[in-house]
Amino acid sequence: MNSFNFILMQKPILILGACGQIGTELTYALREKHGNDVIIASDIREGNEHLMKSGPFELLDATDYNALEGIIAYYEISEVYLMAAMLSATAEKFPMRAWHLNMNSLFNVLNLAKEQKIDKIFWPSSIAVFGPNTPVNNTPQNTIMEPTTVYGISKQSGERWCHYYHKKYGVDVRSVRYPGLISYKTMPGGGTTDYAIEIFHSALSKGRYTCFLNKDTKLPMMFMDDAIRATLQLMESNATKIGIRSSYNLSAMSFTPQEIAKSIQRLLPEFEMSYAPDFRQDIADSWPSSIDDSKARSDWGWQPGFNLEKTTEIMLENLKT
Ligand code: AKB
Repeated sequence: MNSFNFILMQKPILILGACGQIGTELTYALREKHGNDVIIASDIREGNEHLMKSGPFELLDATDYNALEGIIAYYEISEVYLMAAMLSATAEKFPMRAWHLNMNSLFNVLNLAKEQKIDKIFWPSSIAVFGPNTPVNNTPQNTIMEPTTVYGISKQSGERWCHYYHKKYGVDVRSVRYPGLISYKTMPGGGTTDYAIEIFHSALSKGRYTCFLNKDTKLPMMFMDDAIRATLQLMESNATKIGIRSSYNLSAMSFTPQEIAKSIQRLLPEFEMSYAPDFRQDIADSWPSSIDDSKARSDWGWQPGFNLEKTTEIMLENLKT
């Protein structure tokens, strides 16, 4: 054990992709909980000033096994949160790059756990694992999964590998299928559900927004605080409670672009919405409208805390200048 860890109670945790939309807030939440020094943020690029100044940071490519192994050995990392990924819309433009990043980063952490160099992994899956033949309303935990997007195929494959590494090698890997995530601290990058964040920025700066999805495209969504709370709750649960080692359905709310526009108009009556669907419409059309997350609720006590109205109020309050 190096002198860095000798005096620390919490074993160090590494976040891969710490500068992205989820990674940033996860880093803040873990640093708040365990102290700044034991939460090692890493990414292929630097993040915002607050993140960079709040604790240790390493420039790291999650697909580089040797570099990752070196950081894990140096800090004596026990847990890894793998948040680096290429999301649905960008992955359609760069299929092979998406497959390389999304799969090789996962294999790297699974193999490090198999070799007992780390104890526990969090890896996010997504509602993108479902496809056009999946029941669209209240989508069950176990159902038809025939994803038609590059991102969805990578997440579905990833789920099967997580299940396999747990069953075959006893790897403690945990996962949730995130819906679209709404947050104000960091912009999202390359997702189909990104409209639900862009809309708030545009409502405040321009008073209008042109949505790249149709007005009645209903998708599962969640406020970031709920997503972070679910992630930590799952990771802190006793292993005996984790009955699913592929990935848990997770849900909070579902709405259409028209419904979020109405929710904004309640507070900004002048706000105007128009629609110009692009290639992302096809992606959204292949995903469920709502999700049955009863397994997450019964296995480890998941309960969402934010609905559309509350989310709208918080987003507008925090983004206004
Ligand atoms: C995306 O839109 O690609 C992501 C997701 C639902 O996983 N936000």
